[in-house]
This record gives sequence, structure tokens and C-alpha cells, in this order.
Amino acid sequence: MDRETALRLHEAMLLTRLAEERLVKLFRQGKTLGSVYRSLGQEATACATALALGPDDVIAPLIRNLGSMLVRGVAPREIFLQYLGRATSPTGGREHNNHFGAVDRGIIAPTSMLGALIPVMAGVALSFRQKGERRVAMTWIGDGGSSTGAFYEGLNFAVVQRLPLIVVGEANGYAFSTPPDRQMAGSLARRSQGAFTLTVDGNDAAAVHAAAAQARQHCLAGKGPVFLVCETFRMKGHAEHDDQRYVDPALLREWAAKDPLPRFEAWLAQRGWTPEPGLAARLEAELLADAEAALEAPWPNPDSLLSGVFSS
Ligand SMILES: Cc1ncc(C[n+]2csc(CCOP(=O)(O)OP(=O)(O)O)c2C)c(N)n1
Repeated sequence: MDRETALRLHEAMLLTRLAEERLVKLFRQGKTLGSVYRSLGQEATACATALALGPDDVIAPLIRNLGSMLVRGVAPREIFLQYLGRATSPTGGREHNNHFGAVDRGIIAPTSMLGALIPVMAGVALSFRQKGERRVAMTWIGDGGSSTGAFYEGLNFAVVQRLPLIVVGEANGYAFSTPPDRQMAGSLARRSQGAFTLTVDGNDAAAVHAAAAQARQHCLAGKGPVFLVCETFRMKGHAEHDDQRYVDPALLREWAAKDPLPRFEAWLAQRGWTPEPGLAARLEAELLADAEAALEAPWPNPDSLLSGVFSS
């Protein structure tokens, strides 16, 4: 990874963390409609995988992959407007959180139905191959989501069709309150169904970026899909309403010591690559201004309720 990419990756991870911290403040003030879903401790997994893609590649994130959307150019303002349900949000107040697509930025909308995006993205990858385009499709799945039929159907289809699809498996410890050993035998990587599989320390941003770049080359060489398993940990509850009482505090302490952000800052420092001075303060000020602007944004007009629902 060159210096410019490394600094971009660092900024994306920091922005993800600070944007989610700002969202938590809005949640605690009772401003968000619904809970806030964080990726604390997993920022490297979302940001470094997305950053290894080319501009024409297409992603389909899940709720814990906000970082991938920020990497593709989504503005935090759009996320705040979504969480606040305002008329000027990307979905006009119809959907919450990061559940919106941006086809112009190569983003297929996240869906709540876990696993469902894998067949969708296998289809996107199939279209690239049919058109002879050198592009890849990427989506993410948690250990819990990998228990769905759609995960198996989609990945199996990609394997037998040798499609340019990267499925990032986030082995992050808990699915709601269920630990991995209560829902699968062995590791997440064993669910690969013959896809080329890489397992990487998901809290090592440089390693995740290198593995994702390797996965992309594998796909572009026509060798079929890659299952890229990132070992990480969900440092918060499922969302802000979940106090995580089912997690042993010793596990949280163990993973706090592996926090991807300071680790990547140490990696940068070893190379003498210094982030912009005052970067966190600048991002925090921008995020505060974005949040305040979003709070001033208008609510949707009830008369618009049915627009976009039925074809005109
Ligand atoms: C098909 C389906 N079943 C159940 C749910 C409800 N649900 C939402 S998130 C979640 C846990 C997901 O765990 P995991 O895939 O490990 O991701 P994590 O939350 O740990 O990032 C469940 C069961 C859902 N959204 N979709």
C-alpha cells in the first residue's frame, strides 16, 4: 500500500468511528428514529476491503459496513439525515440508517434480510462477466448471516459459475447474543463451499487491504469468487439499545488491545507517514456541523407517502 492510500484508509477508519460516535450522541438525545448500529472495532474490515476496489467495482454493504460507503464517497450528512428520517435524506425519510443505495457510486442498497445480498451480488458479478467487463462485486456477511440458505445458494452459484465475487465474512464474535459455537461447527472459513478462501486478522488494516487486493486480482483473473474471512470482534452490542451483558468483559478487554485504529496509526508511524495534524478535530467539527444541519432539515411531507412505491 502506498502512502496516499494508507493515509486515505486511516482517514476513512477515523471518519467511520467519529461519525458513529456522533450518531450515538443523537441517539442518546432521542433524535434518531430507531437504534444506532455501530462497527466499533471493525472499521478496518469495512474500510480496507472497499478501498482495495476499483472505481467501477460494485459493493453491497450491510449495517456494520458504513465505512465501505464512506470510502465510496457517501457523505456523513446523508447518513445523519437517514437516521433522523428527514425529507432530504437519500430515501426521503422512508428508510433509516445506511439502508440506501447509490448506483452512481457503485453501491447496491443494504437489506435487512441477511444473506439476501449474496445471490444479488452473484447476479451483478454474472452481468460483468456476460458483458466482458473487468469489474468485481463485493458484499459482506456476518457469522450469523452465514447460517442462511441465501448465503449458501448465492456463494454456491458464484463458485460453480466462477464469478468475480468477493464475499467478506466478518467473524466478529456474536450474532445478537449467540456466540459462533452455538450456530456452527468449526470456523466461518469452513463455509466457503469451494470458493478460494483467505483468512486474515480483521483488525490489521494493512493485512485486510492486502488480502482484499489479492482477492480482487483472483476475481479479475477469472478464477472465481473469494471468501475473505476477517477475524474481528463486535465491540458494542447489536445496536445501541443492547448493553452486551452476555459478553465476558475479559473478551472485550482482549479485543480492545487489538483496536484497529491505534494499530494502524502505529503501522503508519513505523513508515514515517504522518496523518494531517489535527485530523480528528477537523473531522469532529465537520461532523458536528453536518449533524446540526441534519437536525434543521425538514420532515417528509405525508402527502409524498406513496410516491416511489408504485410505478407511475
Ligand atoms: C434472514 C434474517 N434472519 C434474521 C435476521 C435478524 N437479525 C438481524 S441482525 C442479526 C444478527 C446478525 O449477526 P451476524 O450476521 O453475525 O452479524 P453481526 O451483527 O455480528 O455483525 C439477526 C439474527 C435478519 N435480519 N435476517
